[in-house]
Amino acid sequence: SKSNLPFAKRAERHKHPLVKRLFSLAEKKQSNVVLSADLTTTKDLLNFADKLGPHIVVLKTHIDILDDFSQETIEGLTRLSKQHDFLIFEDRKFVDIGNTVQKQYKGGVLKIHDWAHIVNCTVLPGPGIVQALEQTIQSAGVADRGVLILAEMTSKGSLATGSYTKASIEIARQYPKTIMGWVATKELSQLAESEVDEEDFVVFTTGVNISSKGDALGQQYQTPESAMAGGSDFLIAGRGIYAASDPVAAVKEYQKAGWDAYKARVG
Ligand code: BMP
Repeated sequence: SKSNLPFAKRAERHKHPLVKRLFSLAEKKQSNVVLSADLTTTKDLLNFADKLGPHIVVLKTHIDILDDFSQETIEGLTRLSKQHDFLIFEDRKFVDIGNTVQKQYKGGVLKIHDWAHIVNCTVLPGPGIVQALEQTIQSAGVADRGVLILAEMTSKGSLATGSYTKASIEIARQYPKTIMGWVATKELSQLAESEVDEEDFVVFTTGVNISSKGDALGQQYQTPESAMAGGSDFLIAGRGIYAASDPVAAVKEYQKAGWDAYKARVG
């Protein structure tokens, strides 16, 4: 299966320019770590992005949790993303009719499309949500934008299962120019019948933590090893890294665990 192929090979054969870049970046930095940078001030966010940037391939934001969001936040993130060569993923989880989602993606105070390489959405509203995001991306004429579908969730009692998850895969297959892959606890391609031989959707896995099993609000963790064994490609970790007593040592530990597991898988 595609998950046994090296990232370099997947970069070479992929048609999505941002997926190509992601795989090449991972090979270059020897990292498949996505930092979930859930900091609430611009200073902290930029500080962590600067210190941990060399060890990650993607920095995931929740831009609406910042107390002091301003143009400075975005300028800083963009500068650091170029300096340390990582992509920015705004974990916005769009869920609405297409017309509203386009306004949320392009406009408002956040202007997410201007600065986030990657965004995600749920398919709860049906395929029109992806069509709307695709239209915004295509009319802007930029090559380095992409979307992930939230196919599963890590929280206890999640309803993003079964037919919802299967529909996520089917809808992803309808929009290969825009959809890079999905956020899930494991590889899911086998859930829906494959239509394309060369299909290669990227699997991002949240809820990754080396030293904890979960939190008091229903979060459930797995280790880097179990995520990689399940077919994940990129490991998303937040508190496991930024809340560690030594975040730089922690990010290196996640980087090594993820990369060793990747190497073992591709042989
Ligand atoms: P942490 O590693 O600190 O638990 O953070 C997990 C991050 O991933 C949070 O930003 C959360 O919003 C996100 N996330 C998740 O935990 N589970 C999901 O199913 C989807 C998410 O986006």
